[in-house]
Amino acid sequence: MSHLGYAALMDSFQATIDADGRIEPRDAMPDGYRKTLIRQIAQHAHSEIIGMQPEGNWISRAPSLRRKAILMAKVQDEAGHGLYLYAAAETLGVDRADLLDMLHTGRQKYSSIFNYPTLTWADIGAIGWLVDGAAIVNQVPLCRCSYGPYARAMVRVCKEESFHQRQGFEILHTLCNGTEGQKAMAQDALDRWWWPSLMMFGPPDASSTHSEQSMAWGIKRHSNDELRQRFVDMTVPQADVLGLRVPDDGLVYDESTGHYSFTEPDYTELYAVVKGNGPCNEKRLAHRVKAHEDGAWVREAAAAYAAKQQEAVA
Ligand code: BYC
Repeated sequence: MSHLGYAALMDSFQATIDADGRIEPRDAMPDGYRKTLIRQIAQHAHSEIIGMQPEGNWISRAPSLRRKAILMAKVQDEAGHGLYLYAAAETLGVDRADLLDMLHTGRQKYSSIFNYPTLTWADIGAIGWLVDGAAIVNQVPLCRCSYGPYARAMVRVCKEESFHQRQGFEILHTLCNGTEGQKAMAQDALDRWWWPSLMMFGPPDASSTHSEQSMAWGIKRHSNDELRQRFVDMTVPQADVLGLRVPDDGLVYDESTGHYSFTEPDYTELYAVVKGNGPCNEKRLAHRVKAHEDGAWVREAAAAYAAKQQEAVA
């Protein structure tokens, strides 16, 4: 390709971004755009499948058959989200096996939130309400991401996350209207999950390395702090409905702005967890690697079957 040809292709990319259009897999794109998307989509996909673990931990201990069926469906949805996202990443020219290898060897990350333990049944409610709630706030704008396959995957993911958020709220609503002990269990879950949920949105804007460029490319539509604020504004009134107390003494509603002022989470904890030093990092990764190794025979059988089908056609 001539140098001039490359410049014209980049102009065409920029024109599409400026017009708020969609970049599709066949379109030319700067290397940095492709790399940023691979990083973010892979991290997102890894989060979905690692996110199955803390909830999967409670499938065998759900308090009723109905709760068990709902939780199984939710955990299965997360596997589906991983599938859409790995497929979206593959449209950028990477191989899913390589992405999984990067996850297993610690070269790619997944969301910090899944490195915390689920200690009680109320934690399953808190994950649905807070973690899926944060995911919705973060992901609804991604439905307008400039990269077509990621944006389209997000539409379906967000519909399912919305069901997940309600099921979590409903678990807590039931506990909060139960015995004193059940309500205390719900409060304890909120106390432990509040700060890690705020950290899901990433470091504050001033320390966010990728935000500016990602926003200029239309990958991210809002900054980390904007989305964190949106989450707090949405969630605090819901805590009031539950009769639970958000564990932040600095939380104040500001009439003049229509927003809550709140205490920032301890970002040194976020950095420590992202570096691998959270309470469950080792356990989560070891479990994932084992599941992958245990599933080798399924991949081999599928490949052998596909080869046989090819032979039959030839
Ligand atoms: N955890 O420059 P920044 C779900 C990293 S799945 C870990 O602001 P960016 C669900 C960041 O990668 C939830 N790492 O980055 C599933 C970067 O490091 P590198 C997952 C974090 O990308 C199952 C560095 O810190 N959702 O909801 O512009 C059940 C600097 O950050 C975190 C997504 O993945 C973190 N919390 O913004 C239930 C959504 N925060 O790569 C629920 C898509 C930051 O330079 N992702 N880092 O080494 C995004 O929207 C963005 O990637 C983020 C970070 C807002 C997370």
